[in-house]
Amino acid sequence: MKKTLILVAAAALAISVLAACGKGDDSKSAGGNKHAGHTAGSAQASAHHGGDHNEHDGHGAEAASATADFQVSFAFPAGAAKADEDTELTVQVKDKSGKPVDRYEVSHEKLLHLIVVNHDLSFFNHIHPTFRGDGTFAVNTSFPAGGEYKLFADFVPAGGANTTLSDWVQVAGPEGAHAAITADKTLVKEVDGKEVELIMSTTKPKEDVTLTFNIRDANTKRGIDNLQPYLGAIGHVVIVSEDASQYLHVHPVDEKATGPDAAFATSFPDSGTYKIWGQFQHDGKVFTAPFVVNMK
Ligand SMILES: [Cu+2]
Repeated sequence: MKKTLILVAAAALAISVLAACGKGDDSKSAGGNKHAGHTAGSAQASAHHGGDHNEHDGHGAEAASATADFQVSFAFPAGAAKADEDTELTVQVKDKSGKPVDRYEVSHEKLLHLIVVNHDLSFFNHIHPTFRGDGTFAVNTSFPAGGEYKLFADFVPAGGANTTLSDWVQVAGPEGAHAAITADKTLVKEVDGKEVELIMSTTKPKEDVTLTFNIRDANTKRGIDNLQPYLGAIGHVVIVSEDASQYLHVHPVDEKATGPDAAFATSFPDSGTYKIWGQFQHDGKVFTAPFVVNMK
């Protein structure tokens, strides 16, 4: 019996040359550098998928001008992941010749960021697997229910550009109901005693958009101006399209800001529904504010 679940993500990826999160990039200084983030097409769960295929075809320089070939495999060495159980997840990164990638740039304090969402985006996790050598990272994690989860591995290979590779994995166990994702009527959320309002400069896709999070004390409504750096910046924003095919990791316009406003600049690749998670830190605790928006 095959005990190891291995899903090979083909090297379909897109790298934004405009990514502000690259090493040494300073999004504040470059007036034209407003695409503070990187996008990635979904890798197909097929080893035969061509390495050069780019699902962002048609999105111009933002996605296509710096395509590189890497592949990632996600595995549960102890067997299939089961709902609600701690399980070891490994992430192995290889180059296009199949050689494990062992050298990475530190990006926002980590060698690799792993974002996990479930099929209806109701679940979100942002974790940091530890490098073990041989191109492999490992982390203990758990999934709240059975079903499909999409994993996004976000890293910067040494001397390279921001790279995101993703694939779906299956978790055994009873599945939660699939809730259709619908745009929020109001972009104000209360999380962990904070009231977070999202203000968008536009809801048009393919245009520069600034996402401003205004963070207030939920009781007093007073702006919180002493946010702490989280992974070296005022906050981190991850955006995933409704079908999880599009992924944007957006970094702040001013990393050194401390609130109550945190601004992020990006561009949505297409019209449609997206879920946005803003992550911030206050009083030593990270909180995550989720929003669903419709771009049209
Ligand atoms: Cu991270």
